[in-house]
Amino acid sequence: MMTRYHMAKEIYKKYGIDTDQAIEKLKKIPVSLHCWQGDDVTGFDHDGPLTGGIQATGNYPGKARTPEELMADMDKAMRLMPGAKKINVHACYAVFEDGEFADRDKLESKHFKKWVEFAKRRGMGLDFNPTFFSHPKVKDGLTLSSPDEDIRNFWIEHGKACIRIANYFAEETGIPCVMNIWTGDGFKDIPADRMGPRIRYKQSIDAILAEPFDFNNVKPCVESKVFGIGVEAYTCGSAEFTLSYAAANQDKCLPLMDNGHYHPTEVVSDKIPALLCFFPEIALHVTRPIRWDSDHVVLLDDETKEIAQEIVRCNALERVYIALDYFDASINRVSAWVTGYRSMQKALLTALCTPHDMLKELQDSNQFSRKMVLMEDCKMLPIGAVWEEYCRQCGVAADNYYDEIEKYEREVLLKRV
Ligand code: RNT
Ligand code: ZN
Repeated sequence: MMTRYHMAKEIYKKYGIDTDQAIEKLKKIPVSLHCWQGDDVTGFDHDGPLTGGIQATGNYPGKARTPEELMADMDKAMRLMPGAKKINVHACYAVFEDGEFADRDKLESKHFKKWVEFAKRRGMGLDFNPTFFSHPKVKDGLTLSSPDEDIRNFWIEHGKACIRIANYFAEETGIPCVMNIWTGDGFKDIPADRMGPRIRYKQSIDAILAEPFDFNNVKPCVESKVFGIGVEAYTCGSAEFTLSYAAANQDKCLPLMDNGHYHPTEVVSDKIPALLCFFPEIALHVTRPIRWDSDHVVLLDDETKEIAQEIVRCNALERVYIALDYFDASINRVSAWVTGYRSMQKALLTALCTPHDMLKELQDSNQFSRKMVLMEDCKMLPIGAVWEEYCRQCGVAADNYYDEIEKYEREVLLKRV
């Protein structure tokens, strides 16, 4: 009997697409799963609120309060995700044992041993982020760009400590570690000096990246942002600043684009091929902004699909580091992880099952009407059947996974009071 998948496979064949090959490729594309979706970007090294221009809204019950709970929730989520993963850890998720504590400038590899064990046991790599927010040493909203030298030095030391930890992650897992620098540095109102803070920011990043590391192992990135809550008028790490920084330091730094960090009509999908003309490698934070950088759960929407299309079209699966970055505290947090991850994978699968060569040929021969028709036809191809087969091969349900999560919510999450 012909299964739904076999029928779909025949249809795709007409477009020159081998769906078996697409499935095999997708299995190997790692998407980095952000630990901070599990506890609303809180972490384990402080009691204060989330600050730094970002905000998680909602108070859905059951959030993880300890490393054990967070890792258990991640595990639950990952069992519902087909495909390859990396774990993305923030420095504020250091795991201190036996009442010990280290401030951000004094963090060491041993504080992340639990994460290394967690990742290694699951055969996954780790990515890392210094945490330049939610801390008393954020002075007047500034860290690496502060006019106060002591403040700057504290955060530089934090950055250097994070390079060493990122290196430890790479050495332990054997997989390169993407280490992303993002700060909320900026001003609420019109600055009197825009360049001064940026010069200091630049010098501070220089100082962090002066810490020795092997660029094959550690991939430092600089993430831009157009504005944040309380920093509406100006950010130090604007798009032009970070892109120029990365371009001028290609031997030790990558640009990172978060699709919530641009003006609302700008799209990261268009920026990917632009950057790939100049950078050997780039990094992404995939999120879903609604009207602002709201960090809603990633869905299979047009821009997510287009981001995946560009990565595949540019033949850049090996050159683009894909990470998720959202935090929704208003819904089941485990479900949020799963839905966002699966959306990214569905987008990648759709892109892998698109006849790019045919479409490019139509563009290059100026056959734009035919190109339009083919692009629209592609939208009706039976991708759902390919997704089902992919999930089946990965041993994961293709749909309706919420029953599992609801059970976990009842048995585990709601007992956290
Ligand atoms: C904030 C940035 C940044 C953070 C994480 C937690 O707007 O997107 O990447 O979301 O570092
Ligand atoms: Zn981000």
